[in-house]
Amino acid sequence: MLYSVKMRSAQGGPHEKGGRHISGAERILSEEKIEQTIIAMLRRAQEHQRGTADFVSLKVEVVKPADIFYRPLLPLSSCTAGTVEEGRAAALAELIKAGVSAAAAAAGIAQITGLRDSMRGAMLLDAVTGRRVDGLGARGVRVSKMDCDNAGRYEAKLVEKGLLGDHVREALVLASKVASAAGIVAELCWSDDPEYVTGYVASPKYGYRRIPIMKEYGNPVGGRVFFTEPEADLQKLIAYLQDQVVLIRPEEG
Ligand code: PML
Repeated sequence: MLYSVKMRSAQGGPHEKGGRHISGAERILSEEKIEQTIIAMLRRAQEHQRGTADFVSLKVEVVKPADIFYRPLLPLSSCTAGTVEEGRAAALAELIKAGVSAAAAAAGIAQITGLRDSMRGAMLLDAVTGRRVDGLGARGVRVSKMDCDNAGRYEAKLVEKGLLGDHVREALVLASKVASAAGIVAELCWSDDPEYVTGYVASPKYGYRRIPIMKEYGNPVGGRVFFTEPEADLQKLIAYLQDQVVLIRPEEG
């Protein structure tokens, strides 16, 4: 039997009472790994670069095998950029190549740089007009219920490419789930960890394109934008991103 284990932490009280989001994490794993995972998640909430959490929520739920979708891992490759300006120019070019209009791509970058603090979830923008379409305000769409299907194989694959750490490990799984959703054109993301400046553009067409620098070191604001087809069924898309259990198969990446 598999279990979904979710953690979210905030400072100044729970998120729903105005607390500032500090960190979140999610795994889908077998019973014997639950305890060690919860301890690791608690440590992460307590030691996060964005500050010390005074609210931590942990949720453990059974996942029924019949509810699981299996989807392939996105192929990973890297762009070159030595400065924030070059990184954002690379992100613009990648988004346009993936099918986002130039105006919407610029709007996506402006949405993240315009945030006063990081959101827990992602913003959905129409890939043609660049208008925000999720209507979920400061909460955004929280992509949930995903993990890799074969952790050992996935980690070996990342190590082969010289990639270590939670940021890339979690982001590539999340981006693979997002790219598998009907109506997604591309995703833009960079981290809200002040010490982590790498970001990416991901798309069903071109995979996960890492961008070495998307913000200045020390900046605690990052975020995610999902660009959607104008005719996308947004209700279905949001339900898939938030509620559908998806395991990502590394052997198919
Ligand atoms: C996050 O911290 O939520 C975003 C992580 C982006 C990872 C980019 C990468 O290293 O590939």
